[in-house]
Amino acid sequence: MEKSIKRQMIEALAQAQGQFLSGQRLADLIGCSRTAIWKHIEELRKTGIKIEAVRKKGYRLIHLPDGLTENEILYGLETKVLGQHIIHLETTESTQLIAHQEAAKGAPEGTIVISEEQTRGKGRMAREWHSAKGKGIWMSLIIRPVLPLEKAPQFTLIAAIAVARAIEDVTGLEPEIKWPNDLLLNGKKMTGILTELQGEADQINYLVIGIGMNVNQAKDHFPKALQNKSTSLLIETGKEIHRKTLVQRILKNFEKYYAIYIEKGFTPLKIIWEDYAISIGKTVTAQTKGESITGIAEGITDEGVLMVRDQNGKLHFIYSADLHIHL
Ligand code: BT5
Repeated sequence: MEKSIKRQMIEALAQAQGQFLSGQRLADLIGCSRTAIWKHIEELRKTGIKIEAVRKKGYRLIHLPDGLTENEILYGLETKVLGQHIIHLETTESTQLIAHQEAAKGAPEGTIVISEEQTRGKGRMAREWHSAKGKGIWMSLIIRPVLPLEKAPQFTLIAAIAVARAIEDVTGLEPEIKWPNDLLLNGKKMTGILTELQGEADQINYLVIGIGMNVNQAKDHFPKALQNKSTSLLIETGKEIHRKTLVQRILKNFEKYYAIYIEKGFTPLKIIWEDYAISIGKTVTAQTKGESITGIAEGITDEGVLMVRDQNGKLHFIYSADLHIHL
């Protein structure tokens, strides 16, 4: 995708590392007029980016804020496809809804919808996802893998390892993954993933992968009912973490794992996933729509399906469930 003028300008100014770049130099680099440069500088300033302008010297980047707007995420994003098209919203019901609308209109692979706030964030099975304003990452990613429908749940596991690695990279904390879609720190949920699909016949048309990550909430930002079972990176580290850096890392990791998946299938990713998994080898109760199965979680198949052996020795293959781990 061709880079926008604004993005090229931020990159050029950032590369100058605090040195001035003349309007003419910027215009030459980008291939537009000096008037256009001036106009775009004004627009960038309105988004909170601080640029100093000095006559006869030119422009100099002073400060890039840690927001989640398109330009902020794009600057420093090390991906080829994922996140190269960004829809940033101040508030919305659910980024999943917007992502479905955009995907249906033909949004390119890798498009993300990200909102400062969700008023009706969705969990699985119509549950609610609490999305405090400005405190977390509430994001939906559109991808269009050419695959049969039954492969869709694997993408929840791929997203989980991409997020887990991002948390490790940025904070040094090692999250645990609770099959299929929860990431925990100290036994409390800090990220939830929701994979939804649109398909035809036996083929995936597109996937919308929702990632909800608690980043800078203090305990009292959560509703009472969640306070003892959820956590955030701020609670765990005592530090505010830049959401932008996490988003960039998640996208980079996801792109890497997605490429591995397309080339080699799920098996190499399963090994990474197992490293983070807490349920394996433990006694679990899997609550599916129809029944409740208790037994030892033996692992996941090469397709990402959970295997639970009950006390009669029968092996159950669980495609989707809520998992309770017995301690
Ligand atoms: C999930 O569902 O964990 C999937 C959450 C996906 C959220 C993202 S945010 C971006 C995108 N847009 C959306 O509208 N959704 C996606 P599930 O496994 O069903 O867990 C839901 C349960 O987690 C709730 O019933 C609560 O008990 C709990 N919960 C809700 N909000 C939470 C939060 N912020 N942190 C931790 N736990 C929460």
